[in-house]
Amino acid sequence: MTTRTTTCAYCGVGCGVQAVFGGDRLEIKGDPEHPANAGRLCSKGLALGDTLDSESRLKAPIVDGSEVPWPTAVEAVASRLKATIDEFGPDAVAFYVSGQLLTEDYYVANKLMKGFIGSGNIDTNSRLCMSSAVAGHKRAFGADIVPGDYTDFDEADLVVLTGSNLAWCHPVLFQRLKAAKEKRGTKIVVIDPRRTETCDIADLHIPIMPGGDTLLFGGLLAHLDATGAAPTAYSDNHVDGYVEAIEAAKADLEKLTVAAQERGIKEEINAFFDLFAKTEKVVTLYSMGVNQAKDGTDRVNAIVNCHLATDRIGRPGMGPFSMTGQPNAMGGREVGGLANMLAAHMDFTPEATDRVARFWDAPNMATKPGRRAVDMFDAIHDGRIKAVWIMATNPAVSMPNAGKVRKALSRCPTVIVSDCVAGTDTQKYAHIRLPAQGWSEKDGTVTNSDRTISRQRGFSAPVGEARADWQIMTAVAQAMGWGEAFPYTHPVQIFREHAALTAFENGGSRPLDLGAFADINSVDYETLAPTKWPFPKGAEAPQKRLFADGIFPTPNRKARMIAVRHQQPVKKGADGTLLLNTGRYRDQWHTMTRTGLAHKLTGHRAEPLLDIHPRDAARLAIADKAFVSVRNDRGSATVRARITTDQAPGEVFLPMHWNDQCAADARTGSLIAPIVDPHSAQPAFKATPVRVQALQMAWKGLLFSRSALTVPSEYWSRTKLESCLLTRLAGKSFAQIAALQDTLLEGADEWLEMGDAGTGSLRLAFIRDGQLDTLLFAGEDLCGVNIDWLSSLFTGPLDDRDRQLLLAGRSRGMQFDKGPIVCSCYQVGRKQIAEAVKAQGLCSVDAIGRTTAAGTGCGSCIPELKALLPTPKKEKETVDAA
Ligand SMILES: Nc1nc2c(c(=O)[nH]1)N[C@H]1C(S)=C(S)[C@@H](COP(=O)(O)OP(=O)(O)OC[C@H]3O[C@@H](n4cnc5c(=O)[nH]c(N)nc54)[C@H](O)[C@@H]3O)O[C@H]1N2
Ligand SMILES: Nc1nc2c(c(=O)[nH]1)N[C@H]1C(S)=C(S)[C@@H](COP(=O)(O)OP(=O)(O)OC[C@H]3O[C@@H](n4cnc5c(=O)[nH]c(N)nc54)[C@H](O)[C@@H]3O)O[C@H]1N2
Ligand code: SF4
Ligand SMILES: [Mo]
Repeated sequence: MTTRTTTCAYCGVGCGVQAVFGGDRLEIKGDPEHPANAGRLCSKGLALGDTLDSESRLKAPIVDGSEVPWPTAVEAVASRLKATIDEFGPDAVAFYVSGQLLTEDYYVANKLMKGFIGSGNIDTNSRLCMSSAVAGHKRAFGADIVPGDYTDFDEADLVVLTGSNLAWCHPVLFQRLKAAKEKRGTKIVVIDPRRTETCDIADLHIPIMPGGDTLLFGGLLAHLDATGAAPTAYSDNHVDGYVEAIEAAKADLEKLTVAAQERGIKEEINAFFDLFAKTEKVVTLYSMGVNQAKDGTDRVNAIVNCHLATDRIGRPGMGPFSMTGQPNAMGGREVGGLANMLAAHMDFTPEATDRVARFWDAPNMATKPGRRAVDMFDAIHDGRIKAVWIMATNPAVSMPNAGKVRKALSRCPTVIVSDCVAGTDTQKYAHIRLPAQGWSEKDGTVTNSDRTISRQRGFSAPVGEARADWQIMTAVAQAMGWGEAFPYTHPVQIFREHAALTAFENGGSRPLDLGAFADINSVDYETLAPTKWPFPKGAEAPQKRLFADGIFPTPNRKARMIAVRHQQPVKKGADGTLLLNTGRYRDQWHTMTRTGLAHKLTGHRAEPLLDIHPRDAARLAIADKAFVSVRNDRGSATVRARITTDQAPGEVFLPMHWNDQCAADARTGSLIAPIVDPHSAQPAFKATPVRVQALQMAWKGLLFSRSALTVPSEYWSRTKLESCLLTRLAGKSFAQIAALQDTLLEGADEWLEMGDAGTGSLRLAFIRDGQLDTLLFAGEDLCGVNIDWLSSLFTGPLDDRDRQLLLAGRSRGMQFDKGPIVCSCYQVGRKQIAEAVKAQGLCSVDAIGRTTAAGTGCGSCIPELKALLPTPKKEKETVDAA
């Protein structure tokens, strides 16, 4: 067996991974040496090996519907881009890239667009993710810098988590924080309009009013000032704008009092203010609940203000901490992948533009920022951009107003998509599809949330014709006539050049300095251990913590507190609408193109659910698990409801994950208004008015099949099981069952049948060559159908006993229906755990672990296990399998 050390493909925690392989075997383990995770992985990381099936991959370049060899594809891309530039100028071309590219890929994309094509039109999905944090950092510190380090979570006495569901979105950091709490009693405050699994370790949860963050942190600032918690010496010497920021905060105090009263959170707010004021070592971690808002940048500065005012920055155990989402969100920001940044943390100033042009020897240097994501797709829609190259992102699902994005792509004369997976929603609009290497094949670097650069190392041969993204772009740049500037044959050459640019004419003026790597050789690159920046040439070691000396990269070396005022949030409840909040589930990643392939990850939340408060559900006559339509003028979704007091009245929540391959109508992005923050242009994904209505379905169904089948019903959602696909269905008319029966019967040579489509109750099994091929259960009530047993029948030939029991949906044997999966690592289901708790009188998470193994893997499910114990803190609603 061989071991290769690499980095997880998913979140910004940036966990080190060991891939141990040999023959057909592949084992994925946490890297005990990596500073981010010290050997831990979450459910998604542990299932990385299950997402590598070659069936789902895009294997060859496809131009205008035909597979072609690489040289033809490269020529097609180069000539179409060139023709567009020649006719309409460089600004008619755009790249839309991603925080899931490696730094080396990103560097080549940025150089090609900004230095050679000659436009600023390269933007990234980080615009949807981190751009408010970037804008906030630049306003406060003069550069886009996360000053702290993960060790601060081990050393803090108070950790404030705002707009973050850390338990589900950054599970390994959550586990680390939990361990710190157990060890030293760290106090934890969670600020989130809904109650999430993250609240499980919270001493205090403030169910803030949506959009109330500037108000809350403004109130905190005023409190810190009034109670003398702000040391004047620090703010006098190191901070500008103190007085103005305090004045702005005080001006909003009355509003905070009123809003807190209305929301019923006055006491919680007071307790939070006291705790912050009296604790020196405070880390405030923030994520999408802060960034994805029409005032996201102001929210970031409202948080940073409180740390600057009180000297709680630049020292161990304290500081504002922007948690990044994607594995290389930081690397992308470093190379300049945002349209408003130039390169290596430099802006489009005349001086920097000239510097970068000389460094690149660029013939067509862009001199002004390009279009930012929402604006970019608007320009595609209006025909101002005529060619777009989309890499490692799925905007037809993930952009706000995704319906308009689809229309824009369908009108665009040249759409090029590079992806590792075939058949994504975005690829439907592509004229040219390019097969990119996936996680296990690629080599390069990524930067995580705490500025640690880690190597991603490939350990398997590329599937089909797949190439690394940097290779694809290098070939295109060469075909466009810029071969001299794009001579790359190995990622180390690109990394060296990127490092050299960060150090070029730097002289200490830009903290992003990787000068120590400007001459790195291939062997050192190959063995590079996780390393932080800054790491200038000649430095003995990288700098772990920034701003320790109170010196900031602004012209006068002082940080800036920003006077921010609360903005009126989107009114909730106006004209009977509910406010839609969107976000993530524990075991799915974004648009599910990869996590959707791992059967271990589909059991936790098999379907997209609309979380809704019991009061709203009662008013709208919606029962738990009932089907609902969520709509507004832009789009719609048809999902099932989950009634829960985790959600505040008037507010609902939908996951962002389901795409058109996985569900009939559940793309949340189609509902989101394209409202953006004025500074960062980041869209507001967390507050969109929608109407919710109960839907009456005549029948429900379960369809087990070997391949994805087209189904005629209003509702369907598809998940992968170990040996087949399971499509959950519901429809308004029995005629749909009959139609389905007809399609299925075509070409079938042997089948078993029970019931009658006309009465709305039908069970059908198709058998091919002695093996179960397709199985349909349609009816009003499917409770008791044993999904685990039925799916196990797809693994081998059917025996007589199986045939007899098949249509009853239950085995007579010992097989046990696990229920929805709670522990993904060991595939333990809710029913299994509940049974064990009841039968054996288990009363702790440890006892559940000893008996069922649940919770003993990555630990991500521990909050859910607690809720299954005899005296749960809170009643949890369950969603059954059918
Ligand atoms: N499992 C999983 N993990 C992921 C990802 C994934 O797809 N799946 N994606 C990764 C990426 S790219 C990202 S960006 C991160 C995102 O990580 P998070 O930001 O933690 O995740 P979200 O679920 O988008 O939103 C966080 C919380 O913000 C809350 N919120 C909504 N409105 C407000 C508000 O007005 N104020 C406050 N204070 N809170 C509010 C929401 O209720 C939600 O619980 O996760 C990363 N990790
Ligand atoms: N409603 C709602 N929408 C949101 C959000 C939200 O909270 N709510 N959050 C937003 C945020 S924070 C983010 S980050 C975005 C994420 O949104 P997307 O970036 O659209 O999501 P992914 O599914 O990660 O898309 C990545 C694509 O790249 C492919 N891919 C993976 N690795 C590689 C590679 O190495 N090379 C290439 N060429 N392709 C690769 C994958 O197969 C997939 O198709 O969604 C945003 N949209
Ligand atoms: S926390 Fe999970 S998803 Fe994030 S990097 Fe670590 S293993 Fe990967
Ligand atoms: Mo993100």
